[in-house]
Amino acid sequence: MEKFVRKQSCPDDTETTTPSKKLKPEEIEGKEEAVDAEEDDFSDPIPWQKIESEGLDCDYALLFTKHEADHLFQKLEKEVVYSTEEAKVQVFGKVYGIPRKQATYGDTGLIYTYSGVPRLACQWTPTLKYIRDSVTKVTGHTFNFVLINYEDGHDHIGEHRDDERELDPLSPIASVSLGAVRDFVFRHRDARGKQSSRRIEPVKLVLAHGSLLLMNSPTNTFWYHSLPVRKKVLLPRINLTFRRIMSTGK
Ligand SMILES: O=C(O)CCC(=O)C(=O)O
Repeated sequence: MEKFVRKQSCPDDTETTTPSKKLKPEEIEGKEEAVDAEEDDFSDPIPWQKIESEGLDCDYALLFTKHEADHLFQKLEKEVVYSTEEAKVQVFGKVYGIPRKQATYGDTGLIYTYSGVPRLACQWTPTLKYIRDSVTKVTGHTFNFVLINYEDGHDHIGEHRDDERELDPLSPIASVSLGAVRDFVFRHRDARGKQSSRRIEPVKLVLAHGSLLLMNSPTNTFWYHSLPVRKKVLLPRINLTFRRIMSTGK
């Protein structure tokens, strides 16, 4: 099978020591600017919303205030280097261009192969680490990889499942959204298309600026998700899906 390797040009090694304490967004440049914030990780729990259906288990919350989310968006605009060439995916052996900018960051040497495209992780940037650690603090889950999609309203992501073999099946996928608010749709695998064997209502969400959507096991086994086109949405959006990869893909 023909392979398309995404060769992403990574920025210089900007990795710094992971902050061990909660920092304000303006303090994420480096640990030397950190202030002591004597906060208990769970002293101010965020209000989770449970989203469930047959085989679907998600949690949704506003992780960042508007002010924090605005700031993080601006930091990512400066730090993240996106693929410059059009990315390609293979669906049932046919090759398609991906209509959006993408980037992959994570622990050294990690490769994540999806839709037939192996992607090497660039080193975590300070802001990506900060967001990753913020997610870990409120969920208790750790992540070693993030896929970043940069989209406007003309961009979409077709129905797919995040079910690649190198993903830890027991780890949730944590989706952080910054920027434009977008609709997000789940569709059960048995209720897709005209020939579908069952009638199961799709689950439609609206992902807000600063939000976190946790897709827990077994959601990605039974449900496809997509980001539909919304041509009236003119503002950009950055979506970060934090993942746990078990081993490098081959
Ligand atoms: O942009 C989004 O909200 C969805 C991203 C997504 O589907 C993915 O990374 O698998």
